[in-house]
Amino acid sequence: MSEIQRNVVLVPGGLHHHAVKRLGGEFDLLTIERSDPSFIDAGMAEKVRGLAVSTRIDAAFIDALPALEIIASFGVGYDAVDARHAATRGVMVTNTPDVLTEEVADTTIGLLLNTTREFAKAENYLRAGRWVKEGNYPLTEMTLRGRTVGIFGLGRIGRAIARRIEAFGLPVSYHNRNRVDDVPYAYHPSLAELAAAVDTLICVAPGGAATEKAVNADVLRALGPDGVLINVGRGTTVDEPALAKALKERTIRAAGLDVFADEPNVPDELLELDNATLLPHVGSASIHTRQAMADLVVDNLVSWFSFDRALTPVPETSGIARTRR
Ligand code: NAP
Ligand code: 8YV
Repeated sequence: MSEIQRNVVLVPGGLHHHAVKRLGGEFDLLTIERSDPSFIDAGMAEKVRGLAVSTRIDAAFIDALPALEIIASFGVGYDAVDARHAATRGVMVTNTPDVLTEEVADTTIGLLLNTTREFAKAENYLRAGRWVKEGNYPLTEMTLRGRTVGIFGLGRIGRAIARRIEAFGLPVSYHNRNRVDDVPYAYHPSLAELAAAVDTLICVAPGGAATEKAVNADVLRALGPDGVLINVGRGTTVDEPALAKALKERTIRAAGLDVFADEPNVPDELLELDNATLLPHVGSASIHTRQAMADLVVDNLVSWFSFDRALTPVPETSGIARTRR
């Protein structure tokens, strides 16, 4: 294909460097500072056929690009992309499932262990010279031994977490909207019932309206005073003020959070708590896995423009066929 015929792909607001490099070899690549319709000029509106994104894409931005065919989003969670609106416009949306599943499950186990066994605090104790001066680090009040684990969102990552929890010798149960047939774990038809049945709740459900503040004061109360909440799904899924109150008043025991409602801003009321273990959204954040995610973003665009087929369409747009614009 000659230079002049190359499809135009726009990257608003930055993207993984490996994806940008590959996109530059495959497409005419344009960049803008952020996904704001005011950054789209008439030339872009006419030419842009693909978006490669790691940022919020709303209906107004999609509507500002009449020639748009596909939005390739970096990450498996695509709550920041208005996929329903894209579907009404016949625009394909893709995400990056599977390639990050095991990494995020590994991170979840690390966060759970850190939350209960205080490894980060213990290392800080050693580095501060306190082992020498004060003796052994205090025994941890919490342990994984004897815990029962509930998974909110037994999908790709939830199952990978469940397999690891099984290997730790702990019972697993779960809540989804739909029962999963091929797993041996107990199903609970509501999140409150799951929380009441376990003392360790791992949230790996997607963000969006359906899960907004689903982990609320009632769910935390049901989890109980020995309760541990781990959230690697989306911050919006947890009512953060209710969680901070429960942690402060010790109506639950501890929380380990990798995701927050307003990233990168973490509420002061969580930062102040010593029974909250906080990570800066690093679930998939290894060089290996982020590169695989970046490749899948580009591979989706290449497949779409070369073979009229997206590799990993999101459910809302899986039935969309390519219409050349
Ligand atoms: P997935 O395979 O689609 O699994 C999602 C699970 O959540 C499904 O089992 C689904 O079952 C359940 N679910 C969805 N909506 C629900 C609702 N309203 N109520 C109850 N259950 C619901 O997705 P995945 O690949 O495992 O990824 C899950 C999420 O992890 C992503 O969406 C993202 O937010 C998060 N994530 C975070 C990181 C990180 O760095 N911390 C990295 C990757 C992913 P039903 O449809 O039967 O309800
Ligand atoms: C990424 C994630 O950190 O895949 C997801 O849903 O949350 C993470 O893997 C994020 O998407 C990158 O912006």
